[in-house]
Parts: sequence; C-alpha cells; structure tokens
Amino acid sequence: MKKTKLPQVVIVGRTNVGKSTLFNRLSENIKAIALDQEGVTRDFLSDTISWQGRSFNLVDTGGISLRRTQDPILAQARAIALSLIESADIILFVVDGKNGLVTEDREIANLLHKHGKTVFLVINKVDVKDAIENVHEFESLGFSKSCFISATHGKNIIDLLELNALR
Ligand SMILES: Nc1nc2c(ncn2[C@@H]2O[C@H](COP(=O)(O)OP(=O)(O)OP(=O)(O)O)[C@@H](O)[C@H]2O)c(=O)[nH]1
Ligand SMILES: [Mg+2]
Repeated sequence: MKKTKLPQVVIVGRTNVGKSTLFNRLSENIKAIALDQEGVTRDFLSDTISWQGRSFNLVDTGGISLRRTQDPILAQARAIALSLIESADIILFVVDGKNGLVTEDREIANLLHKHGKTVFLVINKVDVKDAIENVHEFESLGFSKSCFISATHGKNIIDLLELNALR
C-alpha cells in the first residue's frame, strides 16, 4: 500500500518564545530542550502527532535570527529553519506575548508572507499578567488566523490542535 506523506507542521519563531515548550506539549515521545536562554535549539526535532484519528508531522526548529552572524552554528540553524519553512504545509509562527512584539518578529513575519504558506500566529505566554496588554500589538503582523496559548500551562493547546494543525 502506498504510504501518503503526512502534513508537515513546522514551528518557527525567534529564540526563547517557547517553540520547544509547545513542541513538548504536543509530543509525548521526545523532549526538546527548553531552557531560559537564547539559541537553545540549534538543530531540529520532529515527531508524528495523532489527534482524533488524524496525524501530522510536527517539527520544532531553532530560533530564527535574520541578523548577520559570524557564528557558523547560528548560520546553520537559520539555513535549516529556512529549508524547513520551504517544506512546510502549515507554519505555527510562535511569538512571545510576555515580551510583546519586537523587530525580529516583524522580520520573520515578512519572510513568511513572502513564502505564501498557511501561517497560524501563535501568541504564547498569555499566562503572564502583562501579556494581556501586549497581545493586540501582534495584529499588525498581518496574519488572519491566530490564537493565544500558554505552552507551559497547556492553556488552549487543544484549541490549537482542533482549529489549526489538522485542517
Ligand atoms: N510564562 C511562560 N513561559 C514560557 C511559556 N512557554 C515557554 N516559556 C519559557 O520560555 C523560555 C524559552 O522556552 P523554549 O521553549 O526553550 O523557547 P524556544 O523558542 O524553543 O527557544 P530556542 O530554541 O532557544 O529558540 C523557557 O524559560 C520557558 O519555560 C509559557 O507559555 N508561559
Ligand atoms: Mg527551542
């Protein structure tokens, strides 16, 4: 029997926004390293997620920095992330609702708009009190589909699965 290729759902965003924490939430098999420092995920991890009888391949990437860098590891992480964006069917673009919108988010948003992929904006860390004031800033990124989550607390993760990843 011919094996059909699973939809490829790729988590992208700048460093430290909670991509790996979200990946861990959704994945029961592997644990990405989630630490409170920048650039923790340098390569990528993937896992097959099944939800209500449907499956997709979820990919966690290292934080994308579009800034010029002399660091070969950062440059390689960026190259990997960019090629994963190319291969994605759906992109989960994670931003940090605690810190609010920063220039790097805009740069990544522009890149994603250019690629013309299906993008879901995932505003994370809304468990933090101040996040509530920041979240509307992200509307200016120009993505019509968005949701608010807390990856650490598991808030709205089911909604994310139902609304976004498997459609
Ligand atoms: N308050 C709060 N903190 C979070 C949430 N999700 C992640 N964090 C914290 O944010 C920090 C970064 O989380 P990671 O999951 O490593 O972030 P990342 O985007 O994978 O980082 P890189 O791989 O370095 O790009 C950690 O200290 C997490 O505990 C959340 O929903 N709420
Ligand atoms: Mg990570």
